[in-house]
Amino acid sequence: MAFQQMMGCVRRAGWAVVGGVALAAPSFGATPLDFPSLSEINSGHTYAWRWGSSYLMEQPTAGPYTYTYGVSSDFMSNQANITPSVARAVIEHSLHSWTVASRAQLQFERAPWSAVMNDGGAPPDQWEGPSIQEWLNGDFPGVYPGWGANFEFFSVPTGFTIASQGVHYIMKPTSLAFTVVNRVGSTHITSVDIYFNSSFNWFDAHETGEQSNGSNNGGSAIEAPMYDLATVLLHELGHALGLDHPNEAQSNGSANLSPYTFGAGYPWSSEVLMYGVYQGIRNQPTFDEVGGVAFLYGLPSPLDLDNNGVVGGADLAKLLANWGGTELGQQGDLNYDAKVNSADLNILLSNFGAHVTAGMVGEPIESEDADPSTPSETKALVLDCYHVPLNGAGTTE
Ligand SMILES: [Ca+2]
Ligand SMILES: [Ca+2]
Ligand SMILES: [Ca+2]
Ligand SMILES: [Zn+2]
Repeated sequence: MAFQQMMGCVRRAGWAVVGGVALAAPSFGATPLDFPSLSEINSGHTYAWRWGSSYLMEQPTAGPYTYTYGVSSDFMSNQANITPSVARAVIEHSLHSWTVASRAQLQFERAPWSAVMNDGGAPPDQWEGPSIQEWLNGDFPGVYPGWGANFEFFSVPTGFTIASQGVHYIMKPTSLAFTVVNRVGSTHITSVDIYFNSSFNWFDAHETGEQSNGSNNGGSAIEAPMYDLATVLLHELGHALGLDHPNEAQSNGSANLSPYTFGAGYPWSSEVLMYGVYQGIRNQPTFDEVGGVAFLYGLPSPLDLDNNGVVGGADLAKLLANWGGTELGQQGDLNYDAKVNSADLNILLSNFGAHVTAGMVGEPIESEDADPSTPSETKALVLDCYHVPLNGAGTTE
């Protein structure tokens, strides 16, 4: 399955011209990782970090959840336009953006161990973390072979290859990054390694004052385009949390879910963070992903401000109480643009009376699902993603 996934990415490698598709959509949709069918989605078979996924998620229903992260010691050390220390700060800032987008339910803390690539069945000799025996004896359930932190970050050149759980990966010249998502059964993410292509020129748009324009990469020369590290980080973290590319959902037999009602059948847009081709600088997840994460992690719909499962008068009252607010993602900022205004009101009114039910993050691993301690049941999923156009130019007019 994972191998097929990878091959599909090969066929998509030159996909920059997608930006010409008409996008006059009334609403966008989030897509669960690995493109489950609608019936799979409805039966709870979507990948997310769940109880048992992480040794730090011992309480099945009580958020907030805390994940560990690690950064390789040579992360972005070959770059001309960003220093390793700035790159680390960008990682921390990007993680925080997802904390905000999850309404503080997903939090991150530095792991006490160095980052390690999950490239085989055993931890490396020099690793300072728990031994393989400790890892497998129950102290660290469900994370095989997740040596190291839950989320780890590496920078590797074009041509880099790695084999993880029988799947071979390669950093292609058109890939800005890929994410290896180790999974158990059909529901549990257990560890994630995120690889950036160090053969590209990276920079920090926030530090250099570049503005989000949704259209280009900072105006660099064609011969040496630069890519915003935070933008790609935010996108890869979307994969790491259980989201996929909405523009590929239909062709893969999956569905786009409304970020507001979680209903299926919504169109995709190149304007959202999880669109599969780099479109320019993004400062934070878009409302599409905010709703998608709410669905996956059992959070209330952004529309359901009183968390009673239906969009009604109490939600309207809460929105109006925050009218004019400018805090990103506050109650009433339904479309996640740091404004509570008529756009949000229109969304609420057009969904008035809708029933909204989020996912089931609190469900324990069920017996029919794979035993997380059984290595043979664990599969990795590669997301060879966030392509760049072959000529390195911006993809939109
Ligand atoms: Ca790792
Ligand atoms: Ca409500
Ligand atoms: Ca708004
Ligand atoms: Zn992607």
